[in-house]
Amino acid sequence: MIALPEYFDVASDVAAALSSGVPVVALESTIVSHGMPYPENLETALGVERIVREGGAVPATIAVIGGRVKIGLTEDELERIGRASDVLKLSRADLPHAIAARRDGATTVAATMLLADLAGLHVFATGGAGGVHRGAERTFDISADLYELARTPVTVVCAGVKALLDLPATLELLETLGVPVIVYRSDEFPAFWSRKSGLPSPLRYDSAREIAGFVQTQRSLGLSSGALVANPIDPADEIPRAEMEPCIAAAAAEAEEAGIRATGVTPWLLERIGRLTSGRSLAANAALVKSNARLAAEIAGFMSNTI
Ligand code: PSU
Ligand code: MN
Repeated sequence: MIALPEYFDVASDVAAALSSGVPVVALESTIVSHGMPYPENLETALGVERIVREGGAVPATIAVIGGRVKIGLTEDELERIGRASDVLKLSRADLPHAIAARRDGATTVAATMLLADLAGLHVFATGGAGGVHRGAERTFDISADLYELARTPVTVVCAGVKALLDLPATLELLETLGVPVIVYRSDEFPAFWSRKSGLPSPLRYDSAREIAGFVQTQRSLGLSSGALVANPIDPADEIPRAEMEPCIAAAAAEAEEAGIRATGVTPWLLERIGRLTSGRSLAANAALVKSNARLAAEIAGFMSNTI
């Protein structure tokens, strides 16, 4: 492994997997601290780690604890991130502060990708990446996740981007930034809680092996960008788009009214949509992350010998 700064702690099972070629799947922690309420967040995070192990890979949940970058968390550390209310939400811009000021911080897709890449991990599973917010033509609120996907060679397995975003604009920007978007086994780009968005899949692949082959080709071309793999939520767990849209629109209008801005927007909307759907969106979110973890473990299995 490459030499890491002294404030990195790589969990022993992750280090052992990396040195022996066992696949590793990176997992983020903002979904735990800011994306779901306690205790569902902790239950989901532990369930996701279990699924990665069942898939033959080692999970590495990434966070900053007391200023130390953790590649792989203990159950106590996961609980600490899941319960505390003063955990920072860390994107690329926020990481040095959390480390220098010895804070606890949960990593978003952007920060998790960056740290995963430094630690030598290539595959990462989450719920939904960030993207272009509705109204971004006025607010300029575009997630740093998209720019990280353009510059960091990590494959992000998600259920698309969160449906509270402007999906057509997000796909346009990903294309502009040179980020490949692969949809797993569907001709339609998924909408997080729903299988359909009305938008065609930029690329469609039907197996984890082919996705691993795609990534290998991307590397062999010298491309340093990542890839977004969108795995539509299972039909049994989805909430159809027609049911979600009114809740999303109501939550977005309330957020505007309440003056919610910047890094607070996504957590606020997720929480509000959870209440408007009486918890159904939360259950769907937990189910889709698990499904993404399963696919990520499979892709990592095919990639570990090739990258
Ligand atoms: N996936 C989920 N729930 C979440 C997130 C992803 O199912 O809460 C988090 C990720 O950490 C992602 C962040 O990077 O939401 C996006 O935040 P923003 O829009 O502020 O960039
Ligand atoms: Mn934002």
